[in-house]
Amino acid sequence: MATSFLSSSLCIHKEGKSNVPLKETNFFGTSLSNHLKSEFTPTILTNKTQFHPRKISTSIVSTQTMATTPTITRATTPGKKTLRTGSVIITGASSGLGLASAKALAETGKWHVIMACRDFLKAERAAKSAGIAKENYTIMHLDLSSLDSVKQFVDNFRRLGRPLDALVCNAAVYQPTATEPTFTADGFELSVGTNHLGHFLLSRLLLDDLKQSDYPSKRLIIVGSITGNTNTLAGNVPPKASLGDLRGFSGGLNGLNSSAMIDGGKFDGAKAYKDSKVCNMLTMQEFHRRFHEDTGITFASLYPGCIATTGLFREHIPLFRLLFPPFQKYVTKGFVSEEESGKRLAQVVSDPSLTKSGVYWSWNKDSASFENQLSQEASDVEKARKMWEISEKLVGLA
Ligand code: LMG
Ligand code: NDP
Ligand code: PMR
Repeated sequence: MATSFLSSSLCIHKEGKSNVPLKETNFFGTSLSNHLKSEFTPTILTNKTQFHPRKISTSIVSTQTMATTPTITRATTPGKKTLRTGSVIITGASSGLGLASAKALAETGKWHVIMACRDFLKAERAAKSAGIAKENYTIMHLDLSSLDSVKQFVDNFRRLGRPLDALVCNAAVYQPTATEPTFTADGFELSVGTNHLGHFLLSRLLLDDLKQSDYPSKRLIIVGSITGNTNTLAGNVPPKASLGDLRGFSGGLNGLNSSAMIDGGKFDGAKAYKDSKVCNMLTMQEFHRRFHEDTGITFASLYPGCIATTGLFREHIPLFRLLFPPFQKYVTKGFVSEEESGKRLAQVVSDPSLTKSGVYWSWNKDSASFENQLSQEASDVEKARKMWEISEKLVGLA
């Protein structure tokens, strides 16, 4: 039986370099100019109160995990004000970007990572082979293609008694070769159902937990992509993302009495994925408009670069998987390694200079972050509102 470990590590807020965001993009979705770097002078962050777990009544985290009482510690270096270990949930942390960012955050010693994964053993193996120290992570079961599983995860997380300081909605499925739609447990087309609706419910439920956190910078991060943005070359590779008037979405994406596609059109797996990324980016902005001012939570999205080697392309044809990495490396130059992408996402979670809310982050060729511009559709305020309201109905929140 697999066991998860809970603990925390000492954490002293250290000085570090960070990037100053620039508003400058080109058609390729990257900055045109070299990026300025500035020295970051940290604000000293203090927490006077000791953390008290809400409830630690059971050791059951999921059918496959066991939890022990977490010890939330603070560094006690004389003369230095300290920050407790942050607690971050990352969905889909069993591979690719999610795993790399879990590793990057865990290695700072400032974060305990809750790896929210559908395959416990895969996640355990992945964490081990990535060399993440066992006291720095906890694996919890989450299947985003089931709303019940999302609710169960939230309950289990609350039982852990850990605070929630950051949530990263990272998991995704991509079905580029599917000719017929498949569906989630609740009957939604799989890509939008998993990538968007599962995360929508998760983040709506966990918003309360984020609000309760006493961490100085609380963040909700949703991974977006260049391919959902039609203001870039990559976003113009067919099939292009488009939500249309959301008629399929309001019909429930069930492929029975409504289309399985958001815009009501014929099923296309690659388009469904890109549409789901548009929903992710719209969701982040709608969260920002509705909740940033009152809660102080930072809501952000990002395009981490083209991580052409991840499991995301597992269902693509073998020739594509063979040619895609060199194509991105040598032709588009948009390629980024899993390790580098993990550092980028970790930056968005914890860099003290990236606290601005409502931002879609990207990186230029020197790996410096900048505020990128979303396509017209991905920044359409009215569409975001409508998409939010339909999502609430579909996941049972309205
Ligand atoms: C489609 O497949 C599906 O059909 C569709 O249903 C949907 O799922 C969609 O968006 C998802 O995918 C698309 C894919 C399938 O075809 C492409 O669009 C091409 C993919 C791009 C990646 C491969 C490009 C190959 C370039 C070779 C680069 C090698 C790099 C070495 C560089 C060294 C230089 C110093 O099809 C395939 O995956 C098969 C691709 C077969 C490509 C055959 C080779 C074509 C050669 C022409 C390449 C031109 C590239 C640009 C050249 C620039 C020159 C500088
Ligand atoms: P991977 O396939 O490596 O990672 C996706 C993760 O999502 C896996 O851990 C997978 O679990 C998990 N997952 C899939 N379905 C579910 C589910 N139903 N419940 C819980 N977890 C699930 O791909 P990437 O690392 O590339 O993708 C991560 C994010 O990055 C995605 O949001 C993607 O859209 C985004 N992105 C990726 C880019 C790229 O070039 N790769 C570019 C831009 C954005 P399992 O391991 O069990 O399969
Ligand atoms: Mg794309 C110009 C740069 C560029 C970038 C940064 C990407 C990123 N792509 C670019 C260009 C092109 N791509 C061009 C010119 C082509 C035609 C040859 C092309 C093709 C292509 C395909 C078939 N690209 C793809 C696919 C996929 O199946 C991937 C996809 O759409 O997944 C949804 C993909 C991607 N290209 C990217 C990125 C980041 C992806 C995948 C991941 C994602 O958006 O999540």
